[in-house]
Amino acid sequence: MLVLPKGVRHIPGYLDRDAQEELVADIRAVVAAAPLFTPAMPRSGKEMSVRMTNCGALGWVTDRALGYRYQATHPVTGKPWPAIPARLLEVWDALSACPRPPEACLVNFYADTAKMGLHQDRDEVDLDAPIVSVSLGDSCLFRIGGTSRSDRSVSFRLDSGDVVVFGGPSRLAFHGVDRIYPSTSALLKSGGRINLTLRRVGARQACAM
Ligand code: MD6
Ligand code: FE
Repeated sequence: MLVLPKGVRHIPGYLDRDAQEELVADIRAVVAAAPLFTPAMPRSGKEMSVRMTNCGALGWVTDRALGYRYQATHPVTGKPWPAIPARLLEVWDALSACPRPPEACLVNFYADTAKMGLHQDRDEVDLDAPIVSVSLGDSCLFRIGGTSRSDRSVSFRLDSGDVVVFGGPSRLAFHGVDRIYPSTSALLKSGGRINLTLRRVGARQACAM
């Protein structure tokens, strides 16, 4: 049996097919207002293979000049991010054990060959709050280790409708997406995978973990 690191909770099939379809419609509206952009690594300017956008008061962005950061506006349109869909706030309320609402929701879109290298999410101040992650569309192989890059890691498959809650001693665990399994879901008409991560960003607040 696969043992996940402490603080990581994987809830397979948390969202049923109807809820997934409704959420995809919500995300299409977010993308219409805040188009996907291609993020670039700080300094090197190397482009990431995922495309991104955000909803919420703050959005996570990165580019060569200014690096990783949260900001209140879309880097291309300059407009504020659209609101986080109510359906996603419900997922946060049900699973985060954090009484404060998420301030940011990062939307990652993976085409068939996209992946995400091992990283920590550490641009937030409120590390007491977990990150709640929702997967839609094609499945992926997700990897998570410890708080050092060289720690042993485990990988497992995330399918459409799965939710991962990532907090406590694993809030700063290294994790990434090794690969997408193309054509494993019919949810998205043109294929690919969407990952939504709900985050607290600002000042620390107590959360019952
Ligand atoms: C992904 N997820 O599933 C990438 N980060 O596509 C993340 O980078 C992530 O799932 C923080 C917490 C949960 C996550
Ligand atoms: Fe992450």
